[in-house]
Amino acid sequence: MGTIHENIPFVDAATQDCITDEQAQFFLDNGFLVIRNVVVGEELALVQSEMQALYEKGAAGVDDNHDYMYGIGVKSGQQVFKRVEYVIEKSDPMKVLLGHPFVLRSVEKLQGRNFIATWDSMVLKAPNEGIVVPWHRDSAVPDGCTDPRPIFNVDFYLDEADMQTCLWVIPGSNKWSKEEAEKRCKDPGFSTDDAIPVPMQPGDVIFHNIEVLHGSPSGDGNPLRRTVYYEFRPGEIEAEFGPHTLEYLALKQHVLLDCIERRKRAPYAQGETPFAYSPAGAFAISSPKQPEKYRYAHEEYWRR
Ligand SMILES: O=C(O)CCC(=O)C(=O)O
Ligand SMILES: [Fe+2]
Repeated sequence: MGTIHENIPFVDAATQDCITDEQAQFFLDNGFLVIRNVVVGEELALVQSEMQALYEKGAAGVDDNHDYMYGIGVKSGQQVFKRVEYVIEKSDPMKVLLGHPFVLRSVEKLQGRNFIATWDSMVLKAPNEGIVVPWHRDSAVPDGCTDPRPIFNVDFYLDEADMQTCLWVIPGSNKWSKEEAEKRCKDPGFSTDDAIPVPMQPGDVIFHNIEVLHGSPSGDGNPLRRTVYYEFRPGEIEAEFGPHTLEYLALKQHVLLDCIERRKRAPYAQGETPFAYSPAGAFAISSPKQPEKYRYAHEEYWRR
């Protein structure tokens, strides 16, 4: 057995094509998994520069469609850019990134072949604003759902997150009751006795279950930290419980297929084996359609 620290798997996308059974089990048990070297070389540089442009646009307060979100900076008391939605609509390399075969093979292993790419966002820690992200769950598994497959985010780090600024997680808290989680989230400070830090390098990825408790401290004098969140859900869970309509699921499947095709054409992805998305049954796709758009606003597709 040993402690959680001794048991944390070292997953390196440079030396494997997909997470292993053992690594998948660690993720299911603990609610998080770190994968190193997922985005490298030319792709990393390109994604960083695209998201820098988006950061600058957001920091300048240019808002189309209310996709850019702001909070009050702890240090400056000013409006500080903290999140932007629909990043794949805003950048072609982000579409190509959605087609990443290591990520998609691993998502398929955990969620099954009918998985759906739901959210695509970028979360920011503005430089020197010391914003604390309090303990939280991203959201809850839909009420009444007993399907054990995890709903999770894939967090792509574009900047280093060191011990001072990195994400902390509470291993296994994805299995806690709602009451237990709410109690722990009332923590007014940011206590870490039961938590572990997750330091990251640019290009590394965290899979984090939407129900694992996580957050980050203020990180005094922190540098800019950009993290892209791509969320995935098993199609069967979405189909039965939402929150999106069936129409949305089909539209997003065509977006995903298109992004996989784009990746096949990307010069920097030529050395890899592309992911084959092969949904079945009610999710099967008879003929791929060119997506009309890459931004299907969630609120237009909520179920009644
Ligand atoms: O990047 C971080 O430190 C945490 C951000 C986060 O968990 C969120 O925005 O949901
Ligand atoms: Fe979160």
